[in-house]
Amino acid sequence: MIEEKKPAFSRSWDPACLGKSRVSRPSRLFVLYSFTMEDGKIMERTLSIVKPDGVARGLVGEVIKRFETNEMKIVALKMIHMTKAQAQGFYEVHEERPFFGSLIDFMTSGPAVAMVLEGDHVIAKNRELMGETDCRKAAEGTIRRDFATDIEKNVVHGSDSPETAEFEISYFFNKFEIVA
Ligand code: RTP
Ligand code: MG
Repeated sequence: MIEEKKPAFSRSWDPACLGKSRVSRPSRLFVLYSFTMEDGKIMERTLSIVKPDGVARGLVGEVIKRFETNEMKIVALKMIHMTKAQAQGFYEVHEERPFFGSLIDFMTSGPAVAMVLEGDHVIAKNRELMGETDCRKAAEGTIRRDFATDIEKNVVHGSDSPETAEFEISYFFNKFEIVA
């Protein structure tokens, strides 16, 4: 029997495979999450996560306020509590890094809030608002500088490129959950 091969994206956050196996990055892009407007704006979507430390410390509202006051529109939002397999798949690019095990323990330690943000250059804008990974190096006024407690427990995640955003958004949200 020939097994039908589904595109990688359909496997990414399919409830049928939650917690059962690692997920894979797509081998090619299926949908573009970035387009140029007539006025020259580059409208993009990006994935933001308020990590378990941010949720536990009651920082969800503060993070959302920063998005909303910076013209970053929330077009999807949900609470998540990742299993080890889900977190390992999400941070697959860091699999070989020495901090991988600790990062997975942290990301599965409690509930988090996943969001899709939409706006002009929103991928870079979000990274700017977040600040550098290591809060000691993050610029004044950034989320990580203001709230992170160390290089790992740094309150927020943000996609770092259009390709990453596409993978990460589809990891947590299907098209019916994104309300434009
Ligand atoms: P993120 O992916 O969560 O938005 O963070 P990032 O791009 O700023 O940093 P990245 O290099 O992608 O690292 C992912 C997350 O791993 C933890 N980390 N720990 N102990 C360490 O040296 C270390 N380095 C990174 C952080 O939680 C970081 O955000
Ligand atoms: Mg990263």
